[in-house]
Amino acid sequence: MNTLRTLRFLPRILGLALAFAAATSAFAQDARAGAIRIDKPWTRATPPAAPTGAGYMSLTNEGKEADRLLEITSPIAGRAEIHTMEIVGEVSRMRWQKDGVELPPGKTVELKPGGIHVMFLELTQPIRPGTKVPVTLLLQRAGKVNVELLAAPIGATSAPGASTGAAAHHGKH
Ligand SMILES: [Cu+2]
Repeated sequence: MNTLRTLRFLPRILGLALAFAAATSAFAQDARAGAIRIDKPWTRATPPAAPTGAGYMSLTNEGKEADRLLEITSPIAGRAEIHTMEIVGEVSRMRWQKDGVELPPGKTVELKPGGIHVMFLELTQPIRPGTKVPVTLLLQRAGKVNVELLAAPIGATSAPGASTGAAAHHGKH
């Protein structure tokens, strides 16, 4: 009897699950390479003829050994660099990390506005809001992984569609 009842409600449960999946599909492109989990990959739309763009994501090393994000490439950019940013007085200064960024075991490294970011140089086309920008990450230990960055509107300072609540919820996964 209980089983039958459960079966009867199954379509409804599935429906809810699908609705939930749709609501969170903005980040369905989250990816993994070996022990490295890549969450919330996003970029920002650029004005026409802008020469540069930026990319962000969170990189979690779920393994026991350190890894390193060495390099990023994308068909939309002549080249991409990994930058750190620091505010000195009122001036923000970006520094190219030629050796990449360390991903310590058990830690999450956030690439975000005002901090570490991917800098796309020599853009071959403007980044349009709502599109997905393909990039390839090269990790020292985990190897290569393809990721899609979801493009937020021009000037956005946070991931597209991520209200604080959604971001907090996402963080639990
Ligand atoms: Cu930069």
